[in-house]
Amino acid sequence: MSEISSPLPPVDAVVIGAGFAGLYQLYRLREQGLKVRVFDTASGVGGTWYWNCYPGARTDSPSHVYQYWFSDELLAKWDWKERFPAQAETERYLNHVADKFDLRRDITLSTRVTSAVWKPADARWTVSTEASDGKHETVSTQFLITCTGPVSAPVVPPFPGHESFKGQIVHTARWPKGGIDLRGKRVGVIGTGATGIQVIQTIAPEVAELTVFQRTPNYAIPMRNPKYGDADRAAMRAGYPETRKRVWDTFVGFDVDADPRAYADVTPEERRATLERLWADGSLNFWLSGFRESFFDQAINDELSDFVRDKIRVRIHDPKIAAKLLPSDHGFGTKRVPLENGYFEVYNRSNVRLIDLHEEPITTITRTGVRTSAGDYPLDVLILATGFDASTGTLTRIDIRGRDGLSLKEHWGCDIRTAMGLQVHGFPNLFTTSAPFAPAAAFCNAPTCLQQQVDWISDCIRYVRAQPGAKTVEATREFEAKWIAHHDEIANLTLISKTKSWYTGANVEGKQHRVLGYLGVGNYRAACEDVKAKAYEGFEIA
Ligand code: NA7
Repeated sequence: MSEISSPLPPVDAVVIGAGFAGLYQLYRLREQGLKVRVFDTASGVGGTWYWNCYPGARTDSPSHVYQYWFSDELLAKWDWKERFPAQAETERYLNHVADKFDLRRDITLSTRVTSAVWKPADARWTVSTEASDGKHETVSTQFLITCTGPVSAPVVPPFPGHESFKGQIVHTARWPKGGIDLRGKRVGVIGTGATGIQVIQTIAPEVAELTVFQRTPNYAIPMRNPKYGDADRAAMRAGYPETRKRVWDTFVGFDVDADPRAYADVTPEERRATLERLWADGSLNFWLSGFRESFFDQAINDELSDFVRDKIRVRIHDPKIAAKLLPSDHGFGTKRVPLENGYFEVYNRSNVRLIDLHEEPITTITRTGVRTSAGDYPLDVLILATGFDASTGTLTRIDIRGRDGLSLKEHWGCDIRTAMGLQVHGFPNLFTTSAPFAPAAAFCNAPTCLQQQVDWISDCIRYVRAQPGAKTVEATREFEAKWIAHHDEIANLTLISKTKSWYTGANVEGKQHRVLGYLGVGNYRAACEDVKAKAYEGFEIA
């Protein structure tokens, strides 16, 4: 295999990633007449929805807000099959978008971007790639846009003995496209986040034995997932004009927002009725359209957490197992809340056992399974639902070097910095989506925030190209610092900042512990619009 890179014809923009953001970014820039090349490591489009094809994968956002808004025809013609689409349906949707808008001709699949180096002499990036067949290429581009997704860089814990296991070990985000036959097998799952919960509830009935290795129990809301018929879809479509207006201005990019009433103004009976009504909805509305003080006020959050724990407890027959499944180290909603479908009942099954890793930590992976401090658990397949190096991981895994050779990995290794999650000072003409300090990094219905960021980036590029002689745009150090201070001020008011999770970078060893996602989609969008209206104030165009 050749290490010698052949140069491709130069382009105006390179986009990394062909998922929700990347496809739309290509569409927008091409519409503006730019020559664009998209690279993706995967062999198909879809990003997250390409990779995460593990059993039970589906969105926790309802389909009517988990989609593109740019094409009336697409909205009119695409028929969502259920309220919370499974992975295959969302992947099909994204493939349909790629075909319908003839996007594939500018997408190079099975090709990883390995490095991107800023060349000040010609004010362009040199992007290097490596294809799955070993071919190395380079391409020169004026703009570089990362559409790598907030939760795309899998974390595989460094358990000793990993290599010695003679069964199959698989991370959920690298599930083989052809699937794994788990029927009749002894399966272990490490991790009980949103992903682990989906896997566990799906595979429990088909495997011979399921051993769940749980470090931290999670709250979860029962999902109500009706199939849609024509009448449902017609009603949904009738609401699209209103939904499309609304998603940009809510707290997390859904079409619902928090209850406007102050907690103190509501009687305990009314509070209870509100929570019961939201719980029965079977969606994230229980989390996102309840009382907003639960995100800030410990006492109010405690009451909410008690409500959810009571709902969970009654579903588990054995009180000892129930006690292990009830979260006590963090409040409800201070981490990403998953939806579930029969998850807690799984632990009433005779073929399922729950290992509490606080009681018996994993010491090693052996040839035959997992060893904890209490003994050995023989397995045929070990599933790692162990999460992601969120928001920063996909970018620090690429060797990105800005002005004066500044390495993004080293830069963020000391202190994560961005201007609105859209640019990083020191990296001219680099635009990021789902980077830290934007809602898209964590607190957002991803398609809403990604589309908003892509729109802003596309408008900014159009503006720069229209300025006579202008070649570069770069956030100023001052603006970046001001934005981070503003982000921190909001983040630190919340209970989220006090909880260990991927929201705060606490799940990755050595990562700076801080809230990654800006809180408030509507406010963020207003701030972005303000910058744009003031001719990109805070961004130097040279
Ligand atoms: P999460 O939410 O980060 O969950 C990862 C799970 O894996 C969580 O239960 C972790 O326990 C567990 N974990 C991670 N490392 C270890 C080790 N070393 N030992 C034992 N257990 C471990 O990732 P998901 O994939 O579920 O969800 C990510 C997002 O993707 C999700 O929120 C959606 O937005 C889509 P811990 O809680 O750290 O104790």
